[in-house]
Amino acid sequence: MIREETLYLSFPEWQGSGKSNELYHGANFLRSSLAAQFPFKQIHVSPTDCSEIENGILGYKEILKQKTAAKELVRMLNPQRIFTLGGSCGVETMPISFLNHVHDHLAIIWFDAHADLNTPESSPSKHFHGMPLRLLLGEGDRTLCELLFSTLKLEQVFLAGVRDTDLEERELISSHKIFTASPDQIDSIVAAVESAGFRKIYVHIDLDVLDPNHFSGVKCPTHGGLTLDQLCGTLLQLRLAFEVVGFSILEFVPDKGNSLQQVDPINKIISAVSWESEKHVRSDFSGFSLMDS
Ligand SMILES: [Mn+2]
Repeated sequence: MIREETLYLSFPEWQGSGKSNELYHGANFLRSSLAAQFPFKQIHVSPTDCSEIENGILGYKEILKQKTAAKELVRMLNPQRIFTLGGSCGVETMPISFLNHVHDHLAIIWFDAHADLNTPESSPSKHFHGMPLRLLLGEGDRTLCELLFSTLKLEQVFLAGVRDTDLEERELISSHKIFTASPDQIDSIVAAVESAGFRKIYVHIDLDVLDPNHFSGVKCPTHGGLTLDQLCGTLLQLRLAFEVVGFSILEFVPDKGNSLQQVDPINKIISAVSWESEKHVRSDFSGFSLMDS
């Protein structure tokens, strides 16, 4: 078995987000923009096929096939760390379940406007990108669950910037007391993860955690989100307090005519969270709001 320290995983799966493949183009645009910095390995994804709803999930056939391919790649490379470039939030199931299997006591920080805690039954849209966190908790389609390398416990999950949830998700969050940092209390995430005793983290970043006034290139823009400085400042605090063993950049949809300018904020986000920026902390982040902590 090969042991590569870090896997740079490009997984342009879009079928989890509906019938339009904007996320496929967004993923490929980002991958080529970032290719000089990160040697991505790509999962083959159909650019056009999206089968009808099966087992409560739109595009089920493609999603199952693509996740099986992702599982094989991750298993073969056996990395310690993974940078996941989506595609939709649905791509998280393989990298997170793998890293949770490799690392003991891993906290999952879910930066997202949405909780992604639906099941095929509870999901109003039947889009898989609203279900991956619930699947990672071991609930949802049995076949997709059986592909996972491991499942999470509720106490490993920390929601950050979540502000648009469905009824069943709200009931799950409140009945199980899943930690949720609202956008105006985003700093509280660091102390919460610390007091729960975690040392290692995986940071899920759906770009829709940002407010659309600050960044609009996402599949599901949702008002009331974070500013870019708030997100980067919080990511930097997390990276300084914990060992980041993985992170993702997800749900990017390029703005027409403005896509090159959108790579700049994404590079800032990656620099704030990545283990590869250790040396650059002081010079690059003087503008972020660390003084508040
Ligand atoms: Mn989202």
